[in-house]
Amino acid sequence: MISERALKELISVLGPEHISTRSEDLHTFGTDATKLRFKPDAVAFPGTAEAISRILHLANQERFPVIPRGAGSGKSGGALPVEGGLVLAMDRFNRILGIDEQNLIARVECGVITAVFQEAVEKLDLFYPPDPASIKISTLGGNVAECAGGLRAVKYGVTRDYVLGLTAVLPTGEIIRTGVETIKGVVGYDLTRLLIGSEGTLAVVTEIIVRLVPKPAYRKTMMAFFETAAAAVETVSAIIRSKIVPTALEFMDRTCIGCVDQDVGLAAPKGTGALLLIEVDGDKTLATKEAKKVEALCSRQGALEFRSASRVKDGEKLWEARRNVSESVYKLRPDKVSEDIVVPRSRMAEFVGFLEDLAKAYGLPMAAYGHAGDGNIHVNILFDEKVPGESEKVQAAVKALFTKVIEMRGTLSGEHGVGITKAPFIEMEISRPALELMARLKKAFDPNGILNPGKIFPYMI
Ligand code: 2HG
Ligand code: ZN
Repeated sequence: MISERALKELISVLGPEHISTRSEDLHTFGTDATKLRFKPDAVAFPGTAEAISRILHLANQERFPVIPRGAGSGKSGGALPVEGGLVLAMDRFNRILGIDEQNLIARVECGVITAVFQEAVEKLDLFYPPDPASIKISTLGGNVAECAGGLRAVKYGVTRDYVLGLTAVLPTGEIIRTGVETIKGVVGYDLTRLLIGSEGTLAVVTEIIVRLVPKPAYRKTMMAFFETAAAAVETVSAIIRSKIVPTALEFMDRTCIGCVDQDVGLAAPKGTGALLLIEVDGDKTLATKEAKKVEALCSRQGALEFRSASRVKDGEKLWEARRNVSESVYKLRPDKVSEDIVVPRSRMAEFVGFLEDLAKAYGLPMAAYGHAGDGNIHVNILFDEKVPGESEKVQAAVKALFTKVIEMRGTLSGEHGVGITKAPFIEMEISRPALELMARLKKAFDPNGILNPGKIFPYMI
């Protein structure tokens, strides 16, 4: 609980217009894309790293939690104020500080919306590839906190592959710079990588230096329909084996297709049980050749139909529909858990078979879709919280799912992080000694445990 004295101090640091205890704000900033709800004591809108430093000093004196937050599009509850305290809304850090066309790097504040940044660099014929499905609302700071992936990760990698350096405020108030403003750099421990994906538990990131690449000259979107999920993911494995690296290689099962069809009218051929959405990019001649190879592979794997959206406008419509799957499946039930497991790409057919059995065993709709090119499948388990016993069933299904994934030498999360939703399961993947080391690191950064408490491994710290 933030004391009256601390609240007064916060007002004097930030100015009364940049701190709120209004109930609408406490409501808005108490939830995220998980739709779970908690209530902070106040919401602060700092404008400088120095102001954040003063807030963190105060939080250490008064021992209240501080929870950094980007756009609140997180899927694992990383920005939720589970123990109350002060939400640090980073909205005012919204400037692109510079795009350096000589060195192909950019300096941006953490609150810049990912899509806004991408558009700005693309105007200069440059490219910032990470593209989480939430790209139109998520911020670069949030992407760094969770190490966001996205649809193009199969070819271009994830957020950590583009971040060169950070400016961050430590929980104890010091402002540090990590990494470099050059393409290489190996001086000291790699604090940049440590902070990326630390889910706002180790520092508050304020500025980001990213590397850019030249914008690909040409893109081609394709869609292939299959009778079964197994046939579709076997095609993914075949594409990977053939050494073609598409920009995106996305999968949707029958359940997702049903939902998306209502939104955009896919006109899927009769008997469709799954589809792949594929994009290749780069030099036009090469990309066209790759597209032909993909088409041949799909037909060899028994695709019911293959379509190519050569007009960019059509391609965009398809990608938009894909980005909306997460929301679209709410048509089936009012509640869901979103998982984002990863399995070896050669074993996806075994995994989707397991999933179909799991859905039958628990009698719940389970929509599977996502970044099949990475082996990263979003399993959305739909349910109704108000139906007695359904929430418990979901928990048991999640446990069974995770058990299988670990057995397959996969991972529990490819891009959404642990947050609070996966915290109870983290020991299925990370050994005790490794977790203890993580807890010691957390303690070194944040001796009083004021920054984003209750996340990742709460029972260890
Ligand atoms: C996506 O790829 C997002 O659409 C969200 O990562 C996935 O809600 C989900 O499970
Ligand atoms: Zn995703």
